[in-house]
Amino acid sequence: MTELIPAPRSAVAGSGEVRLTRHSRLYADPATEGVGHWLSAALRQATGLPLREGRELDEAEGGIGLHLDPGLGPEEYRLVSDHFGVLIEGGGAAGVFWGAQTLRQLLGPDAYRRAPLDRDRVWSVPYLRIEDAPRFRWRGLMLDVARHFTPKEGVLRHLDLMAAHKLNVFHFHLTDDQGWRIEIERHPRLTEIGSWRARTKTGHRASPLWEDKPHGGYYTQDDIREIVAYAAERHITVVPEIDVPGHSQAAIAAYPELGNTDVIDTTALSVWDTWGINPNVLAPTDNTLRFYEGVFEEVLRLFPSKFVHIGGDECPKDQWRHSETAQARIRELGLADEDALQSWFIGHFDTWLAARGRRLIGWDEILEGGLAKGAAVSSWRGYAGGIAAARAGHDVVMCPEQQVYLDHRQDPGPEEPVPIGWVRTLEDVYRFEPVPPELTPEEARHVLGTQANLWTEVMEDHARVDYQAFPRLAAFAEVAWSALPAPAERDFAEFQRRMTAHYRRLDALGVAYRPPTGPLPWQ
Ligand code: TNX
Repeated sequence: MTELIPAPRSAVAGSGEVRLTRHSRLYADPATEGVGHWLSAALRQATGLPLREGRELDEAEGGIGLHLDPGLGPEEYRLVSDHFGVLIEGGGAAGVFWGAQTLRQLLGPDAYRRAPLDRDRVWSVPYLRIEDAPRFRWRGLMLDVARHFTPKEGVLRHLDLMAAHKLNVFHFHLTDDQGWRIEIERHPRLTEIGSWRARTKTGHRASPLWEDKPHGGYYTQDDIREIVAYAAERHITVVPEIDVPGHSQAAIAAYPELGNTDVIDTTALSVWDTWGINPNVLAPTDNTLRFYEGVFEEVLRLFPSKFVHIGGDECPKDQWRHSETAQARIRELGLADEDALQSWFIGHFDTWLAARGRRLIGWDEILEGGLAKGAAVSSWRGYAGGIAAARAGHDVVMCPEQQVYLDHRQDPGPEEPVPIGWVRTLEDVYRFEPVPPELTPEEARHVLGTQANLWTEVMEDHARVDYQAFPRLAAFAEVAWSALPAPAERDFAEFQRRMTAHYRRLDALGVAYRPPTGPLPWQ
């Protein structure tokens, strides 16, 4: 019971246990029916028990009941296991869903399997009472599907792994220099040309995979709708990212007129086949604005998320410095410099999104040259951007690369398979604090939450993504959900003790995590 990850706010043990049998039923009141379907399907596949839908939880049947309790917060839940059975009550369906995740952990690691190991085994939940609620409302994970494409099935699997860790925002990095991954009906070349690169450096330098080979793939709009619906069933919001005005070479390769045509011959560009910061950025023209308004119109139709991510990171300004078109625009708008031009560009979409009831979020570079009115900030280059934004009254998601960039190596050992240099250990992630002490309580209210980022330059498939993500994502989930003490006072040894049970869950889920003893020879 004390082996839950993330740790609940409070848990009190009783004596006795609820047994789930062939006669056990699952009762969900109408507002929690969706959670009921998810839970019965998940437990049926793992246990083989029928878990028929019942009317009311009663002592004789000892089943599972799901209810709303309007006295609780929307994501808050209470789980009571006693002689009546297991009752999960939440302030909203989301709270009940997070309670259902806790129940799955209480049933033991085999509850995560897709087929029952032993149809005769006894499934039981100890008598207890858990009260729980998240610390942050934005508990995010970003997956970069541009550098290496994750096919739809892999994305759905990712959403399941997020749900198991009570993470609720999936930041979907859909476009970059190295690939455009979302079908846009009015601009078909974005995927016809932009979703493929002829060759790429992939994997670990020392591995045989470090070779030139073609790479590509994209999601159709039906794929996207399926992903968004699958996430919604798991109470996860999908925040799409279309990265502008930098990180856009794939789009320029597809539509050369989007680039700075008076500085370079953009018709000679192809989808980028290497990593780093790319000088080929969008031209700040009306044509570019109209083009991307068209892109965002389709994006808004597919993604109901209030927040839409517009990138804004790592946009070198050299081409704008040399472009007569960009300079004319700076003069015409009376702007101070190229940074202000980027702000103007982002500000255009801030207004455009606000007019459609959405909110813009961007990487912390959007602070340079002035932050657009309604913008929220993903603070990635440390805390500074997030602190400045919160002080100016803007919302912030804390995702500093020094702590929660999971593409960075997790051990200093020479056998570690990832060439990105900085070491972020499991303990480093566990001691990450999303709210910097510099903020006053008033300013700290602007910290919506936190997010771990998975950039995939060095991860060519899901096994590599698993390896980088786990076990550190489990520590991150606890930071995002649980009310932990200050970093120095966190009991890492106790967390590791719970991780022993959690590794068994990850095994049952088929997650290729980094073993605590270090990488296996083939990793
Ligand atoms: C910086 S974080 C980037 C990404 C890279 C990442 C590698 C951010 C907004 N930009 O383009 O993939 O570093 O760690």
